[in-house]
Amino acid sequence: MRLVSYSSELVNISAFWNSNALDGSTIDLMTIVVKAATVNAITTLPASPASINPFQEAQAVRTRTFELDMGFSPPMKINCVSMDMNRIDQAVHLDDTEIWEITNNSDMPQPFHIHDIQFLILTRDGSQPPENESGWKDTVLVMPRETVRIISHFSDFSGPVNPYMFHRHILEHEDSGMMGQFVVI
Ligand SMILES: [Cu+2]
Repeated sequence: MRLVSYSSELVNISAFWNSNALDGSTIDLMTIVVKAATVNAITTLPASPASINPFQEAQAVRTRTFELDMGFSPPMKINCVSMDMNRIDQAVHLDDTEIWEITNNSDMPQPFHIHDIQFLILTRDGSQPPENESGWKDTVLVMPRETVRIISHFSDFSGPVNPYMFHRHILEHEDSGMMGQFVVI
């Protein structure tokens, strides 16, 4: 059995990204070799998936804004600055619930990733996210010119010494500075 991506859509996603050699091609992803059946240890599935106890917006004590930019000097930045190991960008209070508002000012989709916590997506440009985005996330794709609001609770693993990171989850761009640090204190 083969898992194949037919006519892969790796289209131009920005003015800066002109072509992708794999666009339109058919790519073998995986070969599955089925052998004789084994004893299945799982006999029953739960009747319904685990429920989520969502945070209420009213619980949030603070809203932080994150502006993602691509350009020049420095090329990759969050809130106008590039990553600096010697700078703590945000200090979150332990046990607080916060809303983080992430705006993508660039022409490329930006996967925004936060260490330490998992979060729920509240809105995309003011609208409720689709069903498949109603669960716990550690990364959210913020489309060009879009603002995404997420909510989370910072309940543990606190300390002033070891910061966590938030960053754009594309290696070249986080390497170029689209990252920041926060502590939970
Ligand atoms: Cu990371």
